[in-house]
Amino acid sequence: MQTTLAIIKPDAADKEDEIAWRIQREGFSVKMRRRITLTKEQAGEFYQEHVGKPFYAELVKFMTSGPIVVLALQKFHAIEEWRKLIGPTNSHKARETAPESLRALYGTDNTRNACHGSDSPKSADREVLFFFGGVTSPSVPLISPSDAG
Ligand code: RTP
Ligand code: MG
Repeated sequence: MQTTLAIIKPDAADKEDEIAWRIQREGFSVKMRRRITLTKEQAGEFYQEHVGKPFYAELVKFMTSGPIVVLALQKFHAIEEWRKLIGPTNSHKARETAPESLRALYGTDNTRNACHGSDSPKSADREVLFFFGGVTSPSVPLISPSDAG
């Protein structure tokens, strides 16, 4: 069994129920879940690998634009399987090549693309730690009750 870090991004957070059904149907189990709103600092740190890229500022702005749902998903080959289920980064391309993928169904374009998935075991470890951390010292501080959905 493998664990991956999934995010339902701000543009799809209100579709969580539909997406949760799909997650279940595709054989993933949800080990942990948090609904939070990221600060600019947190989003910037989470996407640190993209610092300096032309889309970085837009990405951080998007990821802080509303609540997200963060999930630790478990399945055999979870990392690859989840990336396959969400589809290509660009939602337009997803609609052409993977019409049943989550980005095809819930995303808009190359930035607003509904879901995130860890891209390697190393990323998955880092990202699960980032959001679910040590119980005593989470990287992301516990947030206001308004985010607890
Ligand atoms: P993610 O990390 O969110 O799972 O997406 P990914 O691996 O498929 O794509 P990545 O290259 O890691 O990019 C991270 C996120 O940045 C936004 N993006 N915008 N406008 C653009 O050219 C562009 N390229 C990437 C997307 O939100 C992408 O998911
Ligand atoms: Mg990525």
